[in-house]
Amino acid sequence: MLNQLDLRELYHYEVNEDELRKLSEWKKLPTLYQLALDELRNKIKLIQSEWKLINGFSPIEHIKTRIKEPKSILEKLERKGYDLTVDNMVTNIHDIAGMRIVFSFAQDIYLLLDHLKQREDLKIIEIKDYIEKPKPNGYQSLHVIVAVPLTLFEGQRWMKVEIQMRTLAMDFWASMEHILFYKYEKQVPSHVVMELTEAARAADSLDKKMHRLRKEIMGVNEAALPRNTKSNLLT
Ligand code: 0O2
Repeated sequence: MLNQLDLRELYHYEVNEDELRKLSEWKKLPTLYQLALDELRNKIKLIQSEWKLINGFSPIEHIKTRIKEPKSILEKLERKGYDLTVDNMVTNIHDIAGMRIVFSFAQDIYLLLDHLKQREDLKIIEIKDYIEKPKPNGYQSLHVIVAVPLTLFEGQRWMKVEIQMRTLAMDFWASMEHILFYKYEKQVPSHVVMELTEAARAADSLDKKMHRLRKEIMGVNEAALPRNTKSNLLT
């Protein structure tokens, strides 16, 4: 590999065009993923502002973004059985750029999903609904892989971003579980696994209770938006 060469050896190194192309691609990628996250964040912020303008409040509590650490990318490639190449990374790792959107109520997650599906400036690549069908440990979240277009000197380039959408309760549980056990290499005692799954159920019933309360207090059924707002935002 070019980047492992002793500098003195560079004098005798025959430049391999393909390696150079890959090296320059590798150097560019973090910036491209960051730009895709910036673009997506702007789109979501705009939706959030419009929603707030019309409805008086925003159903989105907060948005976080991150670029996956190189070490985690390599571990994930290995875990999935791929060779450690730039092409495999770009094609098979969908969450190098990640955005988490945390909502007050679960129903609003699906409202945003419907809206994203209709936009022409995004492509939905995959949807994994762990809210409808939680993981065995109780993990809940809606994962949407989208492609975000970047207009560059070299032309248009679509970059993948994984959006994780969840409620405050789901986020609280997932953050705790991530700190405590996710990727924990040793065997987790079975009573701990059970307690954690129970905690996930508690988070789920909290969400359901809040939904019932909202329905009662605000007379809101499936969505936080009044009808006219829906037609503005979701078409
Ligand atoms: P990290 O460190 O959070 O980035 P795919 O990404 O779709 O190709 P994968 O990994 O099987 O393949 O997809 P999945 O199951 O949708 O999980 C992707 C991400 O969701 C994970 O990324 C976690 O961020 C989160 N996640 C999934 N399952 C759990 C869980 O049980 N607990 C918690 N706390 N988070 C979970 P990474 O790369 O695995 O980890």
